[in-house]
Amino acid sequence: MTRMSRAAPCAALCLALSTGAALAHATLAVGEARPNASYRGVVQISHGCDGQPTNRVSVTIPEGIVGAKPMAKPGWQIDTEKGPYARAYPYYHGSIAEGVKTITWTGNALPDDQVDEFVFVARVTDAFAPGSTVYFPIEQDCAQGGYRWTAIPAPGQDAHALKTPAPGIRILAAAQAVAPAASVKAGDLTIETPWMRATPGGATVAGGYVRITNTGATADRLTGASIPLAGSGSIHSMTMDGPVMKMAALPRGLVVEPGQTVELKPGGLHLMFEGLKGAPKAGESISGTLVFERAGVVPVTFAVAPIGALKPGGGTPSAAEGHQH
Ligand SMILES: [Cu+2]
Repeated sequence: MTRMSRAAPCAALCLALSTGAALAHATLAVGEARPNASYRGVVQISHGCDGQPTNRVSVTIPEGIVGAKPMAKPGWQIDTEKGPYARAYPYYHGSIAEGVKTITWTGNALPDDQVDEFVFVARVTDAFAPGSTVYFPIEQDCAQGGYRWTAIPAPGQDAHALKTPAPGIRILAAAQAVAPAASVKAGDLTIETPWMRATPGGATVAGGYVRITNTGATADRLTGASIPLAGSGSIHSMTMDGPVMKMAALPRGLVVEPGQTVELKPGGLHLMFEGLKGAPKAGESISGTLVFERAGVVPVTFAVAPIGALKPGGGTPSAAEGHQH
């Protein structure tokens, strides 16, 4: 009896809406995201199926959204399906080539007259043009029947024309760049744009990057680096071991041959600061040193770019980053 009286207005409303602008009943609470930043996906389910409770919600993570992880949800069983991405994406200190592609919540019942949120966290890569929309198809099932919020508008089509549209998020431009620190001359070496990435709270390591050109006639060797925030600094290489990026310390440092420019950058050679006593923050300048066999100890200033930035000042800060370095 009470169920009937609740269901009736919804049925009438849904019918009215299906003739015009469709109102999506599975939506994403946060409709925007930036490239190279984390995204908190909050799937909102605002009603069941013709009065029946919702027993299952499933979201498909689109290509280009990586590192997806569901938030624990008491009372619900959460299953994830993993698989390879179409390509490897830069991911914090390395790269990522596979991960969660669907997240499914089951084993509970969300009454028709209640709303609930199903939450995941993921990272938006730079695979999308600013201004474009990325769609997250959602399935919603009840004991009998359900909805497929999976329709994606064709180019030029109005999403409102779709009866069961997939919720989408709009990709914004990447955050504003931080000005890179000036270059430094030390003997025959030119040291350009020393920078590092901000780290999430609790991180114990941070990557540092710099470009070094040897304009002289003798090779030099970068043997170490320091910042006051870190217990130690060393030089690391990155190599692919199958689909997995691995890094290792270069025990003898990095040789810069005469005439050579060596670039330390995300995904490749880098400075590894370990034993962090604090978190470098985006926009800060951190004084430190580079240590060379011939040029000696060279003071430099590292410009701190946002968490996960791929170049000096690139990317965007975000509070909900996972722990990677
Ligand atoms: Cu490293």
